Amino acid sequence: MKILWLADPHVGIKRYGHIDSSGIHTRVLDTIKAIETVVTSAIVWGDIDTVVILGDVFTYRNPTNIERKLVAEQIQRLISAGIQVLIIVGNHDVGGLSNNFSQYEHLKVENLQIVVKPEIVEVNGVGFACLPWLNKQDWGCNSNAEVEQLLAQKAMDFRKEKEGKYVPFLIGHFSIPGAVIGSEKQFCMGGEELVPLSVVGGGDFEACFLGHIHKKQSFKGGNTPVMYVGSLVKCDFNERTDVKGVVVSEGEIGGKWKHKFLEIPDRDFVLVKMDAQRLWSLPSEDKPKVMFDLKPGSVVKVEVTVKKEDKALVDVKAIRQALIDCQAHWSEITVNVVGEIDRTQEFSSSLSDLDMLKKFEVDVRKCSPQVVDKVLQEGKKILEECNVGV
Ligand SMILES: [Mn+2]
Repeated sequence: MKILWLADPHVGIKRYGHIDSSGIHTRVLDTIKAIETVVTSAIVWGDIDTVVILGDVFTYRNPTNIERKLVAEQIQRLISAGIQVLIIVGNHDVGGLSNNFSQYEHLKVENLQIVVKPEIVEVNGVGFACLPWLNKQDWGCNSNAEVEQLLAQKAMDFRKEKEGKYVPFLIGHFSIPGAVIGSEKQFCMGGEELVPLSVVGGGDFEACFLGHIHKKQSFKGGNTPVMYVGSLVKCDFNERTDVKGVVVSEGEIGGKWKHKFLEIPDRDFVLVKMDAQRLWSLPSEDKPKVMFDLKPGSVVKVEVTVKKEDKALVDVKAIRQALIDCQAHWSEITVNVVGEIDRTQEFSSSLSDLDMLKKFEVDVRKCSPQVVDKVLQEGKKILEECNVGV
């Protein structure tokens, strides 16, 4: 028996790409392509019994119709192939009077289960103790601490409830202390609940699989392996070195389970740091051609560091052209100037025109008092002529 675990696809994130000719953002298409790869693999292998999605299928609470359609197509492919699908909702899927899967719940699609509350569900003879994201308001909680308590209590209740049943897995969508926060922190719409590792790993479960944290990572809770599968694609530039993928668990009812991570390719995300002094502090005829060694379709950030006096030599146009030449999918160029102090704060609008002029002559131009006096006299005259008033 094989179970495939998939987490945080976040369909709908529109960053690091563009709207293509079909009107869909390229990163949304990338995410769908990644889901399609997973689904195709699951079907081709022919031995996956259940696919479990650990929340945050969509990134917004009201996905567009096209996003819903693209996801539904992939769920349908699994169902048609006889694979059972279990989805627990994440913080991005719920809120308000419904969730992003309400229509499925009401249509009661065969072989598809949507879990919106803590409960044990059975799929193909295997029990899953589910702890989906609990919205404070919906559960009458006034604080994160109350949600934590509620989740911990539910996890404890599962231990009793599963007696006499085969429930090897605890699954959920929340943070645990010590988890290395990926970009989810900035995606989070509410506060963070922290369910202690002793709670998720403390029961006699075979394994605990979690969604919510985008960085793939494992913990040991007593004898129970606790795993964040990690987001399916890179949602944030900080995840550029993360390997993305899914986990496949293999085992028999009542037996031991083995878990294996499988990489699902995503675009390269690359940070290029350039020392512009080396490249451009040269006579123009000797300037080297800007070249990058990038895989076509990469998402690239170029950080140029340059000395103040060389700033004008940085050829941003040439960098942009080089990025086009290597078919960067999306790029951003930042020029950092070493030793340049931003003095605009000192010249705030609370200073009068003459005070500002005085500050400039004294602090910036470092003029002698005589020169400052003269400049101020002339300045005053000009301001009066302009009717500005001093
Ligand atoms: Mn989440």
